[in-house]
Amino acid sequence: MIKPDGVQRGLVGKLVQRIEEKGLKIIALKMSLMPTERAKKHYAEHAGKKFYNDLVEFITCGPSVLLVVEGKGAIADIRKMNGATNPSEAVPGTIRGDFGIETGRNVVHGSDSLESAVREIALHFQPSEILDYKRIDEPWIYE
Ligand code: DAT
Ligand code: MG
Repeated sequence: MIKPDGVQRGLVGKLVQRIEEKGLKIIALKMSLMPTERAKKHYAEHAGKKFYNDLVEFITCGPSVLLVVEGKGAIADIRKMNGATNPSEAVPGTIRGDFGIETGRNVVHGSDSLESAVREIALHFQPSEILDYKRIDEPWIYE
């Protein structure tokens, strides 16, 4: 997900480009204003933490861009591309390292496991929004 700060800062194109250039396949993509109830579910693992309310408020404060990305090692690779949760600790070259300073404005979200991905995809997408297709460059990305 490109969070509302990424959208407001005009980074959507650049960030989608990173995913495409990596060779990962975007199989769903949409912009939406996340309803509060869904944001609470999205971040349910953090319920009760001191930053939870701010987090829910932030993620619902403006449009975000939601993507489903497919590819070998996609979950781990997207997390690596996103970088450390705190942008001031994120390595340059990562999205948070290149585009962020504070944890509460860290530009992107990535599912942290297959289990989370399955849960989050079901939370944000209808099955009909997820598309099955081949990228023409796949033989040049996979051996
Ligand atoms: P990540 O987004 O890297 O998976 P997380 O799941 O631990 O990180 O936290 C979810 C989001 O909550 C994170 O992107 C930003 C916010 N957050 C996490 N820890 C925080 C903290 N200590 N203070 C403020 N916001 C925090
Ligand atoms: Mg997380």
